[in-house]
Amino acid sequence: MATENSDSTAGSQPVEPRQPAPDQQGPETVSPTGQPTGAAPARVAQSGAYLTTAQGARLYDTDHSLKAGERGPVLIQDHHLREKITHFDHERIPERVVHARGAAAHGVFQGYGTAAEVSKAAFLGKDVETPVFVRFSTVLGSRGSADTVRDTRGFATKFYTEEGTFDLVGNNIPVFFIQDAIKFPDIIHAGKPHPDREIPQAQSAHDTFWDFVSLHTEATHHTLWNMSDRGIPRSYRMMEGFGIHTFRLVNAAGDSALVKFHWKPKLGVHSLAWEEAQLIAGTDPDFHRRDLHDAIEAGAYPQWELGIQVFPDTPEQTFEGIDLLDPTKIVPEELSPVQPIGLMTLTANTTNYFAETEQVAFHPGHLVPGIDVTDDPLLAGRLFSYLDTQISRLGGPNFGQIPINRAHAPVNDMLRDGMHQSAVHTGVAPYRPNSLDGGCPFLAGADTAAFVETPVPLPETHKVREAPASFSDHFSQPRLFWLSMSPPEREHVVAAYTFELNKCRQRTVQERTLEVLANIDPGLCAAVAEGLGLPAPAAGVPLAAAEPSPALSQLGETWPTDGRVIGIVADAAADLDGVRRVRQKIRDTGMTPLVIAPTGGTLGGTPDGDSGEPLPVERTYATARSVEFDALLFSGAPGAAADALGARDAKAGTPVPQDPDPRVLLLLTEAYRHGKPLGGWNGADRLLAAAAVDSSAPGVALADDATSALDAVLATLTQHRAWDRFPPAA
Ligand code: HDE
Repeated sequence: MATENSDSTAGSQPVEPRQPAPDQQGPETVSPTGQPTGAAPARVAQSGAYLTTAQGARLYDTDHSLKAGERGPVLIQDHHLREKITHFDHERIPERVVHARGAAAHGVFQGYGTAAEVSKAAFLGKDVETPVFVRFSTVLGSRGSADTVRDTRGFATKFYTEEGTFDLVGNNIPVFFIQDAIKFPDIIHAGKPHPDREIPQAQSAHDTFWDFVSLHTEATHHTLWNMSDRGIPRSYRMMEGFGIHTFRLVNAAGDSALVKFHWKPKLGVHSLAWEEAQLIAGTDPDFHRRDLHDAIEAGAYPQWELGIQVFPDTPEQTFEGIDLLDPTKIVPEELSPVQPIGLMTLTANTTNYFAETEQVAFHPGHLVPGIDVTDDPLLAGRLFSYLDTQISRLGGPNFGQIPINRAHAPVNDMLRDGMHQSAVHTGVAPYRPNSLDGGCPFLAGADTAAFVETPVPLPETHKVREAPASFSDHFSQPRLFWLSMSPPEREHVVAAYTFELNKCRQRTVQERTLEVLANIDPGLCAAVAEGLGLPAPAAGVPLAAAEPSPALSQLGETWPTDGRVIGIVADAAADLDGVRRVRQKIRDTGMTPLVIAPTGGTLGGTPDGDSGEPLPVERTYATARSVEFDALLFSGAPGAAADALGARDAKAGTPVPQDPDPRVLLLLTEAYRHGKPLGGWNGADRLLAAAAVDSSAPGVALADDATSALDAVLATLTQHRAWDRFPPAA
């Protein structure tokens, strides 16, 4: 019989984290609004009551070095000092060369059983539940950079299946900049900060990026997606995910099919407005990380449906003329619908960022029986790269033993020794064939769930450094995407190109990019050229006759509003009962209400005024910024220093209307500019007038009472924004 590693650290079993002693539990977990969530208290330490050295000796002092007298020299024999400082000196590991900044969560994947016709993978079976760990990321920025920069987002999922670990290492954009892995260092060197001064951080808005993508026009499609609203997601919870490459699935009968993987978020695909994204990068660089964490903590578990587009596995590997091995091409959903095969729910935050989010190691070659790769040349390079990178990042070849990377399937390998080996392997014969360990371990076959590569026939060929002719079509699909977007989405694209190119100092780079844009669409090119103050060139290639794909637009549907954040602006003169009502209703519908008031503390509940329950103030005028909220409600027109002056005036019986507080005006005007739903009652018309906001504009509601104002806001929020507020693109 095959022997399993007896040591649990060898990967045979998932290991429960050590439980803290009762006196080391953290305070009760609370939601962003300060409500107890009922979740287990946060762990504040590893285990045990006493502080010890790494060798377990109890310590009586960790605040003073051992010295020869109070004012004397520090003694080298102080082991605790040396151990503490030495360990600290080595706390950092190299950040990922790309996707350095990320946030992650645990969850579960439940198969629908609908993939059985195309794949024998056990975890896709009906109602099979598989633990997952998902890491979202930006690509270009360093580990400490801001979340809301314009960039592609990583969407990497580790399925701990009973047949071994499957990693689906995808992005939120369905195509890639390059068609061959050998160009990866080129695109990344171009996108990363300039090597002389290491600026700008986490940005594509600089000369080297645009220099490269304007010369290397296979990047045109991905770049257009980056310049679209997809480059600035509202939340990780509201992003699609794509496997990008075509994969090969194999069913129980051995028949193969080609597929593309899609993650579809239950909350819909939504984005920030560019100005919003920029403001957030300053006011809350952790915006996406916080959003994911808070939603899970509040029980608003994000969900995605996993789906596949299925194509016949023909020798040409094309579908409707689209080359399936070209990672710069999509297959429109109208030509091949996405068929749902399972549901993923993220249910738990990480316990330790370093141990889990930082140390997790994904690899597109982590496959299970029923899922195989194709000859996409980009994928081929990735199959080499991801193992290689972990060796320097995680310090050696044994990173698979790190708890977050351990398979949940039994592991019985013959890999031995090496840096950071933590397994105590038994037996004397880690080789095959052997007789000394009874011939163990034995080999499995396809009938005993072995991973067997699909025996794909290869054409007779010769060695070349060339790409197929179809790979040289760089413009028809960008045009398809452009034509599929709605007017406000196109306007955002024009603004994004204009912004980024105006950040470039080299005129030649701007001019060359305009030539690329002319090949996508003359209108796009002319609008960007105007913003740059340059002439618009004519197209250099015939414009493709692309059929728009409505599935590529983010507009036109309504979506659940779960987990959205609604700010309620109020002061002592507000209709506090109305505020209480809408606050409760917002909570009851799975969203987060945040009361914004002139000062911290509470509103109302005073003997001489409002006698209801005191309302906790979650944000003050000084700490609130419009970008934190998906929608805003205004109870009245809060005046400058309204609390102090308003109360005094009210007592004197001579209420004097104040000019609205400039910070409230800023909240309102920014939210208006960003197309956010706005609702007001109780005299909020004065505020709108002071802000020169048209009360009849789309998504603005002045109502008689709080509940009607909220209802109107929610109706717009189901479409994410009041899109009609954005002028159409030229
Ligand atoms: Fe990656 N990529 N990549 N990539 N990639 C990495 O692996 C690489 C590509 C993607 O949250 C690195 O562990 C090459 C496409 C994600 O830990 C590295 C090429 C797609 C993540 C690497 C690509 C991705 C990475 C850096 C061109 C979408 C983050 C650290 C052939 C399908 C995973 C690491 C996480 C990370 C190499 C192209 C997605 C260096 C050579 C295409 C989501 O191995």
